[in-house]
Amino acid sequence: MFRPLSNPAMTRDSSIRFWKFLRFPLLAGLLLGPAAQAASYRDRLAQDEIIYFLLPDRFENGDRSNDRGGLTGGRLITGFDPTDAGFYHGGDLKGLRARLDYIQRLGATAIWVGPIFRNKPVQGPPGNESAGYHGYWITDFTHVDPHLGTDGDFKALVEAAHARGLKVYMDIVVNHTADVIRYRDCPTSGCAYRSRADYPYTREGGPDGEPINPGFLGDQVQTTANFAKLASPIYAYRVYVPEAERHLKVPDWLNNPIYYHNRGNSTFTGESSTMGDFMGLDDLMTEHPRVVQGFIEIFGGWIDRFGIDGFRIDTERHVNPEFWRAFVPAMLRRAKARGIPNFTIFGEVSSPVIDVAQQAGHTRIDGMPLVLDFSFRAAVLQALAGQGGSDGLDLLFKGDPLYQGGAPATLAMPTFVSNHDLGRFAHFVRLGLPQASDDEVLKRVTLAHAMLFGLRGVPTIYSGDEQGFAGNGGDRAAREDMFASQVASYNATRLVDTDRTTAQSSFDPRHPLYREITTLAALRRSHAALRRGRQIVRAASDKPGLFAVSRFDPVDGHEILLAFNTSAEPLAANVEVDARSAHFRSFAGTCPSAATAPGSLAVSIPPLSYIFCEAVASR
Ligand SMILES: [Ca+2]
Ligand SMILES: [Ca+2]
Ligand SMILES: [Ca+2]
Repeated sequence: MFRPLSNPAMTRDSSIRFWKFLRFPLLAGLLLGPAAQAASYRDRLAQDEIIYFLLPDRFENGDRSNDRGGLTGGRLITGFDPTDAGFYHGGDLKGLRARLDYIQRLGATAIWVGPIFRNKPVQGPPGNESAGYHGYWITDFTHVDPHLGTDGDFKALVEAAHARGLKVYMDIVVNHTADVIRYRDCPTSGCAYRSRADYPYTREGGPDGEPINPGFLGDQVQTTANFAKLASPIYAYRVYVPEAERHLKVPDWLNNPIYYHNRGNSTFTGESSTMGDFMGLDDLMTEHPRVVQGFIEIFGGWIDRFGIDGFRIDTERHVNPEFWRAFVPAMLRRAKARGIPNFTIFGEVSSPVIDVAQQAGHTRIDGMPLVLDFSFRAAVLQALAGQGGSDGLDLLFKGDPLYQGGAPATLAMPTFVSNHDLGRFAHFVRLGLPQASDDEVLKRVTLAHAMLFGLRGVPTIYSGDEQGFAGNGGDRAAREDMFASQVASYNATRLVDTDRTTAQSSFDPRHPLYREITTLAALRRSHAALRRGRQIVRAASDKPGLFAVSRFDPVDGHEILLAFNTSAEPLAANVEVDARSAHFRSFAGTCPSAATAPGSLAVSIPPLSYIFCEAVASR
């Protein structure tokens, strides 16, 4: 769907083609608001979305009768303990459905729902157990976890979202299942990785062991005939499935250890990155044609049954490229056949630092249509959560042509500043600038969201950021409840710009960050340049100060200058603009009304603030 746009002087012919290409329902949706959007959500392109991401267990409790997932007993059986950050808290799909209005009023157009599949309720060594409240420990890939509701609840949620024109993205996992498979020669979960060289497939327990799997040519020969020769899974470890869990996984083929790597824990380096167990979670043999076919059936089934709009793919980088090369086109075909032309797939390629090469590599080698832009988060943190500069953002955007599809493809890439694994933006501001006042933290979080909504990519809001949630770390420390929380550590953490705490329900549309995001979302909706426009960096520095980009309207090519002051001091500077952009109007902050000379705009920006300036034909 991407095509390069000539800017700023687009020819009349290409402009007409572009309008035809847009199609009427989309325009109607953008111009007329939610009612018209409902009719056209299937036509909306991925780059026009604003994503709201949430974990359903932590969002809203709409049904107290399912809090224990239909299980009886203590928390180590049911997984339910609303006072412990590592257990189920009671949120569910009914609760989420009841809060769709809150999400839509914020300006979001798509909801990324954390995994909803049935999980192993509790896992972990004695004394260190926790629950599958996050959804990433799947045992049944074909049904909703009873803690979150029923398949019917999910259907009702998707239908209610679609009736409002909201899309629903499912969070899916193919890298691993829950931790069920055990190794006799390693009774704990801390089993070292055993490589293909040290433990070849064709010998039991090392090169000197008994011959097994005669004729198997290894996992790189990914044919049914070759994998038919892989009959024994005990090349690295002596694997077994505990008797009580022999048929725990659904579909049933997932219970056969032959479909797993069984080489011990990943060290997240070398071959273990794709073949090791993610902290004991059973790592699937995704090279095996049966596994490929099995997951195409499983997730194709969700598309058929529920008509969802996309997948966010967990641990994407830990699965071999050949799997994605088969899976992704199969899902897009399946969706198209179901009447979903713009099915959106984005993979998690996690990185704490700016790493465009790796992210882009997964779009080129795996054929992953989009990846979550972890590098964007790292660059914004560098610019706003310490004493660093905006040169990381410059570096990030210089890498955009590396993606499959080039820079235009990055318009649809989900960007974010907070998430459920690495932690929330406000936490890192407090960490990096311990002397910062509450007001300064608010300004920095606000500025980060202005970047999220103004710069290229699809803004992805992590639930709770709009209520000033800060968390005090990553993982479970950043997974606070939106409904009234009973977790002492959550309730003791100061929120940004409110005296409320997470002990109260947090769906407050008056929160300054909720209002700010609503405003930013409206700007994005009303300016195609922010959704679809080419972007060029105008100013960046290795120190706090001016960061500026221009974006260009995809239809008539007119310019919008976005200028950010990442320093705590007022700023005045000349910024280069297009020589044809003579006059400007402000649509955020205060802009000069005219260029000082052709190609130069003199801007003044208050500390930690931003201005968005749109070129207009005349004053
Ligand atoms: Ca519940
Ligand atoms: Ca395991
Ligand atoms: Ca893997």
